[in-house]
Amino acid sequence: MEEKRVNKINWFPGHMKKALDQMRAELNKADVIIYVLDSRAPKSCLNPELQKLSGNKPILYILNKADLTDLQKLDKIKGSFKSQQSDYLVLNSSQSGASKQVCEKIKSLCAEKIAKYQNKGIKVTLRALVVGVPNSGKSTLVNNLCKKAKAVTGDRPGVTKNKQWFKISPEIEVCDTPGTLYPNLGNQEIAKSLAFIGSIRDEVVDEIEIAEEFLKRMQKIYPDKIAERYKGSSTLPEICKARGFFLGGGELDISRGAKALISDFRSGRLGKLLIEEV
Ligand SMILES: Nc1nc2c(ncn2[C@@H]2O[C@H](COP(=O)(O)OP(=O)(O)OP(=O)(O)O)[C@@H](O)[C@H]2O)c(=O)[nH]1
Ligand SMILES: [Mg+2]
Repeated sequence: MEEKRVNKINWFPGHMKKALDQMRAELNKADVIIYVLDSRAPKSCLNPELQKLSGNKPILYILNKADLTDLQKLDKIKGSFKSQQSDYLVLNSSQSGASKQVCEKIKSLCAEKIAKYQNKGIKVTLRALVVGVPNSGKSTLVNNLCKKAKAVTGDRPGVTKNKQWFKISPEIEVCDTPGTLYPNLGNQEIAKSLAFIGSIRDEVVDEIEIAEEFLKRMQKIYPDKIAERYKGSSTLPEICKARGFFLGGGELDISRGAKALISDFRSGRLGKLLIEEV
């Protein structure tokens, strides 16, 4: 059985090593990387292993799940994703119609290659590798770009098991890949953020501990939100009382309260939040 822990989240199962290895091979074929980040914790979604792998390839950062984040806070940090080699788009991938803006950004990031081929009179094919932590919305974005539900998506990490290429326009192909985590989640604040947004399988972290950690984080960065939602509560037992979560004999159902709290955050019922410190 996998050990449940949040104090030290260090979850790097074998299939994720395989995924990173596969990605190395696929990266050689790619002209550009589409890096899908969850806008509720964009910096925590940046995998140092992937940064290393990407070499000098241009990167298009997709600040995804924009419908669930605090856009004012995102505005303060989104500029850091733009450089000579990279650009970004703030997106809700579950809403159709992303293709045009994504294709335009890809073409502008690959302008050099396009010019080179045009000069030789050869028709260019641009290949984009879609990467990111589990559950960030890679397959949802790929389907959006294909304008058809071709890739399997799901409300949990680890849905995509193998890479898959799709043609999204006459000159652009994209490759959906399985989500990857870091081999070593050294920074526990980052690990916790990834657990909050559902990038780490709930089965390997203790739901009560993660909910307690979430409350601590909220206390720091959105001190009023929990009390607003749960009738003045600030702790898990208080939340259980406010929601009426009891076991037989009047004992509080803390486990149910913990699950409800995290689920309220993930579904946006706590509001639009960016849960990293910026
Ligand atoms: N609200 C909202 N939900 C989204 C968005 N993009 C994806 N989702 C949801 O997020 C969940 C995960 O989406 P997937 O596309 O399966 O994520 P993935 O990155 O491919 O996940 P893995 O294959 O497990 O790595 C699904 O429930 C999607 O419907 C978005 O922009 N906004
Ligand atoms: Mg997927």
